[in-house]
Amino acid sequence: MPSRFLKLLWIPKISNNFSASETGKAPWLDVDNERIYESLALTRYLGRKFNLAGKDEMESAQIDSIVDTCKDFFDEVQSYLSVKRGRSEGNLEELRPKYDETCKKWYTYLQSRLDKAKSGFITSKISWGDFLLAEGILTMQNFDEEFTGKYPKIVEYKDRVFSHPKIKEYVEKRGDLLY
Ligand SMILES: N[C@@H](CCC(=O)N[C@@H](CS)C(=O)NCC(=O)O)C(=O)O
Repeated sequence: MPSRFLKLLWIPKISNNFSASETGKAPWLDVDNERIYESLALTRYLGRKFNLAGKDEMESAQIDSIVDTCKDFFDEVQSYLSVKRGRSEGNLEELRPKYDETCKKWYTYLQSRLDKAKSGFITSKISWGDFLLAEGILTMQNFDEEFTGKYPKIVEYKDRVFSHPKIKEYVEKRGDLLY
C-alpha cells in the first residue's frame, strides 16, 4: 500500500498496527500514558503542542472550522474521486457536474479565507490546518488533471505551504504519494 498512511510510520509513536487498536481504527498517537485516537484530534493536539494552532482562540476556531469544511468537501466529492481512482464503478460524466460545482464552491470559499487572512495562509501564520489543506490539494491534483489549470492560486497556496523551511525537505524527500 504505497500511501501517505504508511508514511505515518516514519513518525515515532504514531502507529497503524490495527491489532493494538481498541477502536479497530488507525492512526493513533501514544503520549506517555495516554493514547489519542482520531486523526484530527491527534493532529490538533500536535498543532497546539508545536505552536501551529493559531495565535488566539478565534484563529484556532477558524482552523477547526476550515478543516471540518474540508472534510465535508471530501465526503461530497468522494463518489466522483472513487470512480476516477478506479476503486468503484460509476459514470464519471454523470457525476462530473456535481463534482465541479462542489469544487467551485469549496475552493472559492478557501480562496476567500486566504484573501482575508492576507498572510498567504488560512490564519496570520502557517498552521496545522494549512498542512492538512495542502495535502488535500495535492490529492486533487493527483486525481484531476484539470485541477491545476482551474485553480492556479489554490495550487500556489499548496506550493507555499510545502516550501515552508520547516517541511520543504520532508516534502521533497518523501517522494510521490498517490493518495
Ligand atoms: N475517523 C477516523 C477514521 C480512521 C480510519 O478509518 N482509519 C482506517 C485506515 S485509514 C482504518 O483504521 N481502517 C480499518 C478498519 O476500518 O477496519 C480518523 O480520522 O482517524
